[in-house]
Amino acid sequence: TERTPLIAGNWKMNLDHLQAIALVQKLAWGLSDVRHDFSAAEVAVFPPFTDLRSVQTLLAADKLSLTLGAQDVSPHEAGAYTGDISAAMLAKLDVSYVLVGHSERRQGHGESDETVGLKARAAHASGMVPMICVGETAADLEEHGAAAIPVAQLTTALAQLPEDAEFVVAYEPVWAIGSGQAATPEQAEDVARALREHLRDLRGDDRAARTRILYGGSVASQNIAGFMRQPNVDGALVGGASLKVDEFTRIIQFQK
Ligand code: G2H
Repeated sequence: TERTPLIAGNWKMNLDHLQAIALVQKLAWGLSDVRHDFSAAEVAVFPPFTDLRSVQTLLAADKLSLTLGAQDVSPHEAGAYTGDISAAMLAKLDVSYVLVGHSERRQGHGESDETVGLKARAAHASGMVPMICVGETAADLEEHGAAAIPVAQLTTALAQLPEDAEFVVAYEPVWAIGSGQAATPEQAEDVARALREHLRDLRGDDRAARTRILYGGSVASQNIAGFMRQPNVDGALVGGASLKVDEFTRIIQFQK
């Protein structure tokens, strides 16, 4: 089974809607200059909620092939949840992917593996694809090795998601996030392989073979090629480097 590589830019809490439009416009021009083939590598951006409407409008008006993602979603359908954003609201803005369980949400907002699963379920129920983030801390790594915690996080989250649901997995070792110290390609491959093997047990061979597993954590143009050469790594979730248009464009051009 061929898995289309996916390069995803997680902007985190950066850029107002005017800066967002400027970045997406420049990115689109840059990718058109290098004649990027979107069927060879899909490109997605994950702006803050307040930028989604502006970016959606630009993508539609200019018929751009970038895919839109959101950084979080409420597990609830609607109602008295002040400050939260529902899956239906995101789907209306042409959002295709929703990050769930980013370590910054797990750590800063106390999200459990089960909550992450309920968020993934809500995204799926509204027709979007959840991107389930998993990863071990430095202490986990020392105590349990690299794969045990990510595998456990994914298992608990998937328990909430219908059998036939499509999802993406993002493996992000917490010690590698925003630290400039990425995992090695071999470390990423080892955990990606363990996650895929586990997916075979949980969801069967076909879903395991079709599910994209991304690496995230200090991805840059200097290290992307090494990750993309790994058989079980199908793309990258890029934070800091996705805010720099030239750098992100070079990352997207990882084959070259
Ligand atoms: C990990 C990653 C994107 P960065 O959080 O989700 O961020 O590339 O800045 O380490």
